[in-house]
Amino acid sequence: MKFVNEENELKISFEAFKKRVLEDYRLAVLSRECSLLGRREVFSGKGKFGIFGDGKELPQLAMNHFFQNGDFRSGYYRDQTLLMAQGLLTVANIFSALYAHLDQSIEPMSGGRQMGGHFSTPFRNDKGEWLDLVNLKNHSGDISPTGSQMPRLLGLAQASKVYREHKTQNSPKFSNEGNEIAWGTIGNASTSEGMFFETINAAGVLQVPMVISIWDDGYGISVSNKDQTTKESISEALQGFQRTDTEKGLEIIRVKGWDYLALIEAYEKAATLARTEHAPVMVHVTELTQPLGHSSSGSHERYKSKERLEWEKAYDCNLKMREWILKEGLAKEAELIKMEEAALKQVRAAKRASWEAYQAPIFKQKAKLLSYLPILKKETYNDPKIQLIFSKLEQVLELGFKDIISAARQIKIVLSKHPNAKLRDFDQWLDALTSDMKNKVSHLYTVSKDELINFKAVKPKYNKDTETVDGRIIIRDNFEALLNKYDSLLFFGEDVGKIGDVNHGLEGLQAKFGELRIADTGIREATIVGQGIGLALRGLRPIAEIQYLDYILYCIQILSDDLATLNYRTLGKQIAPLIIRTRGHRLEGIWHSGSPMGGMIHLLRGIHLLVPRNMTQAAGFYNTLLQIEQPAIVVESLNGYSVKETLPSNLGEFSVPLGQIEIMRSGADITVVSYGSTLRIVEATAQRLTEVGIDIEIIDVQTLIPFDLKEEIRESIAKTNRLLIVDEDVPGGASSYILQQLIEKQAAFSLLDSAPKLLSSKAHRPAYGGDGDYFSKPSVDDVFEAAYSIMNEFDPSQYPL
Ligand SMILES: Cc1ncc(C[n+]2csc(CCOP(=O)(O)OP(=O)(O)O)c2C)c(N)n1
Repeated sequence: MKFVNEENELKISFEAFKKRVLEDYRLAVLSRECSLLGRREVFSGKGKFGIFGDGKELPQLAMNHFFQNGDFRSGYYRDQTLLMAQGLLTVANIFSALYAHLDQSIEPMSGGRQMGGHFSTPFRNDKGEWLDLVNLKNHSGDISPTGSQMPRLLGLAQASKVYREHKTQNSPKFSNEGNEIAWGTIGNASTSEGMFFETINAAGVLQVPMVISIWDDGYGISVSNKDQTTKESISEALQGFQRTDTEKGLEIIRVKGWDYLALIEAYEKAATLARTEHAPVMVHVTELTQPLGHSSSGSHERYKSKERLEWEKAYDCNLKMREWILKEGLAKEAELIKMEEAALKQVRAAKRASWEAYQAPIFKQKAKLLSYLPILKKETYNDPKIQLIFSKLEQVLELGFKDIISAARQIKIVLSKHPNAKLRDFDQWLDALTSDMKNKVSHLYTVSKDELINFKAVKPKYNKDTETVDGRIIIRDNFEALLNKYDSLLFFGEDVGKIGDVNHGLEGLQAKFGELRIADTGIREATIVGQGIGLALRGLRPIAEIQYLDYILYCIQILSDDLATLNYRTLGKQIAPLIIRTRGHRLEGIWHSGSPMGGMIHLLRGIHLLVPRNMTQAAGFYNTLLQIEQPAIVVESLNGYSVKETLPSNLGEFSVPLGQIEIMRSGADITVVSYGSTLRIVEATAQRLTEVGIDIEIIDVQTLIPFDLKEEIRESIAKTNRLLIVDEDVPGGASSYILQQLIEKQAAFSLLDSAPKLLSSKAHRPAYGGDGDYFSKPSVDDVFEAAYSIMNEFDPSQYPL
């Protein structure tokens, strides 16, 4: 038997072996008791939902012996035993998460934002500075959508490969010569997801140190492997990926989940292969059980046969380990019973303490509210509604802050009928508590509005003899400057390497900077994004390319569920400053001219959305983003690469701030707000409008998220009193978002003398060709007529129709 000890020596004494086995058994029992009592807490109404790691304890304990400092995990809600074994999750943490304790120091996994069972460890401190990840066991933040942990896993593993082959100034801070393994875990049923297959294929191509474990308990909630997986076995189905002596691929290992010794051997083999050879490995752990069923939502007796339930009882991995320990004489039964009783006692005590810790601050606030009762009665002349509110509060069974604040808000309404009531202290207390609570569940971004406003942008400089070049040259030469400036910068995507992207914005750069930094990928948008998230989580600065904006739909799920929520769900302890480069808006045809900006705005809050009108602005955004460490999507204008622009001399240096508009033309009559490709159309219309006496002010919003942080569009509307919003999204898309921002946030309604007008594309996809485009997307004629009709409404005699 081999275990890795602290010095990485592979052999240990029998006594040490026995000690470890018994410690593993203790952890298995402790973890199981957490699952059992946790489930009961949900049934007693103290937790809303419970999902636990019961039945998956043993493989995690075996894996733990080979999980070294510097390694990463991208897993899912069954992995509590692994984190407990690593000292990263206490029993109290489990219960605090179940109660949704909003205090991060008590519920460190997500500060009560996620359901229990979703784990993470900090990668950064409170100031946003990196922790010493090479000396920590790192768990990237779990998410609930099944299979979504896979794309990120690819990037976490690829970072080791990058660091082994490409030394950056910061390499030692992030990697020990690329020795780190990315450990993935996934349920058997979730392997049916496309992202799983995409990841497996990409890992085989890239040859990255990934060990992916499949916890196979035969079911995905109620649906068995028969209806989930070809041949009812994912490792059978994937045999073609098995590496051979001559061909690279994946090493596939199959092992029974109740066989402790076999598990140790399997993980030892997997870890050695991955760490030394950077070979991806799949460990298919079969014959696992789910003693409590899938989650607290229902019982598994509904869908498992009697025979299956009996088999699960007999093959429970903890029970099998116990039998094995006794058979091998590693401990006496009395010793095990003592251990089991101690575990139960420990869990019960921690559970009680966690509940008390959760309730104490709530009851403190309730007492505070109660302390106002006498004065409330006095100031409202004993209004019976006050007593009624307090009586109802007394009846609440599982009290939360929300109940106290809700009572106080109702009291405020009663107080509004008594304008002379003096209750400043009550108001201050309620405001402070409300803002404290809101603060606990907010913070979508790590960067503040003030920081963005105060960003010191550098203007592009132009030499006297400056050339005018195709826009794509500015993008390309700026990228070259950035690659020289940032040694951790990497580009990858479809056709990005050899040909330097389909529009040649990276032309010739692979030859200069190598295949690792400018890499072609397969056609696999979800894992291109996942690669980017994982690489960014490990200190690299990826720019992942999605070839056309229309194909962002293939990865919008992972952008939305993973990247956009990362900072929020880990309370800023993990951020991935991934930059997505893509190109969209106007070109030709249904799938090469998309501008689904509204969809993106709504699904991707948490990621900045930048819509440069030309390549100089786009380059400026890349330069900014590399300085501010924020996740962002940059949508370059597809029809802008061959438009001539003046080449700046300070490439890689000039920058465009986020959330700041640019007034491209000042005018007196109508504020025309737009972004991206439609700006060229609006500009082209301005002259025609002047000819009929209409003077438009053109505003480029530049970034949709964040939106006009200084609220400068309001100033323009205050001057013109008229508003036209132009874009090429569907009606009710981004143009409606812009209007909402102006009406709600900038209070522009009272400034308008005419109804605001929104000019967008048609609701159907744009038809191919010039005529198709003309009748699908806004044209100069449409902009002209929209602006003219606004003026007609204002003064029909001067602007007759
Ligand atoms: C994309 C998505 N679809 C459906 C669900 C609902 N769901 C949660 S867990 C689960 C079953 C997962 O089974 P498996 O992968 O075998 O993992 P297990 O829970 O058995 O460990 C389902 C369908 C989800 N969370 N995400």
